Amino acid sequence: MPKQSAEKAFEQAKERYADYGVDVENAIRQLKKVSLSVHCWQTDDVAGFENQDSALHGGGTAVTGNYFGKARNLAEMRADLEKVFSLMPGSHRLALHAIYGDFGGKSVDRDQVSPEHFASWISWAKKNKVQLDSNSTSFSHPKSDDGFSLASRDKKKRQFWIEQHKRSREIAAALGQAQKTPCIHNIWIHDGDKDLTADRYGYRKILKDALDEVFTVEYPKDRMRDALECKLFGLGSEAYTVGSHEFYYGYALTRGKMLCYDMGHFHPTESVADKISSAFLYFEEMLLHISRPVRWDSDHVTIFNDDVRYLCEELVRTGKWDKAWMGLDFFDGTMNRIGAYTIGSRGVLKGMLAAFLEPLKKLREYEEKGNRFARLALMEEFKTLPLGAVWDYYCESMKAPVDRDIIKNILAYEQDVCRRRV
Ligand code: RNT
Ligand code: ZN
Repeated sequence: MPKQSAEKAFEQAKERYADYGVDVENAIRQLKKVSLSVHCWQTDDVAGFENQDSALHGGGTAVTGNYFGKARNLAEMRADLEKVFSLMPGSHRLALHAIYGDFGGKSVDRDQVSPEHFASWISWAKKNKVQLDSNSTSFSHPKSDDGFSLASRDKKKRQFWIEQHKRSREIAAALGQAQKTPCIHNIWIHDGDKDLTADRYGYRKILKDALDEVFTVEYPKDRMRDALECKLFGLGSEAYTVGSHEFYYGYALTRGKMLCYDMGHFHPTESVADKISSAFLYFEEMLLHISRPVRWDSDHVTIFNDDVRYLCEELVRTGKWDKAWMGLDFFDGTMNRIGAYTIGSRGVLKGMLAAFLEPLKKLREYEEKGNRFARLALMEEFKTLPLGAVWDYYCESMKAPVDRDIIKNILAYEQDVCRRRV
């Protein structure tokens, strides 16, 4: 669309929203502040750079697909991420995992990783004006392929994983010190059992004590903050997951930690959007893993669907959206991976834009009066308002491509860069 007609469409959209008392310019100002934490692990199908047999195995996570062009080393991963960030309007973050250190081709085990392995990430982040987050990694490792890490009954193994988590937090503190915002450190472990478990309490007690040991080292809140990610079940832990929602809710609440809500980690009919308003009563902040479960925790590419819409609406409706650290978490090896990021990240930004444009005052007036019909009708009416015109304008003003240029843009990168990776 020529620039002039795009601006005309935007002006018309502004008027339409203004009819409902919605200030589009204000919504755009808010959207500019939304900073998504892009997960690095879609670039390489969660393989990492540990110089071991790095195929993802076990651990409740699985990547399907073998689309060509995945990142095989740090340089390729960084090139891909730079491309991804250039396609996202706004300024955003990057979430690393302990397996993505700059190990210089050496094998460095998980209990040996340290801040020096992340020094080149710090320089990269500075250069690219990206803030970093991080995660400990306990999956895909011979010492946890029996299904247990921090909750292992084997003291030696447990100590190994405690050490990994301590080091991973130390790395997070170093990343946080080098940047303007804290590094959010997330812990997800796959610990659990495939079948009926006779001592559920016992493993949970072990995990509680192990975490307490991990957290004996305290870091200033402006450097790093901890989040804990629960899960209902995983591959190989269908009957029992040690780190359940109740487990971490209690743990985080009593220890001043954050919860990480992954959209794929609950029963399919449970909605993370609904949980936010409860959690914000008790927790100041939270981490989100915005994903798209299809029938189970399949980690499909996030799209602008109802789940994302409701999540974003709830974030805005609670008035606490800026207290949620918004991370992405999906991995799909069946399609162009840069394309996957672009769909996912822009889908969430659209969700936030739609939420900022919601006529909340009017909806709440109807609600207070008990007019359920009018409340629902207005929600429906809003779905077909010209959100796309506002989104296009936002992308253009932020020097990011508009949606209709995305396919061409990604296919050109695929041709020039991904195709050469053979
Ligand atoms: C797994 C969790 C976890 C991982 C990443 C790689 O079910 O969602 O967040 O996806 O840490
Ligand atoms: Zn997750």
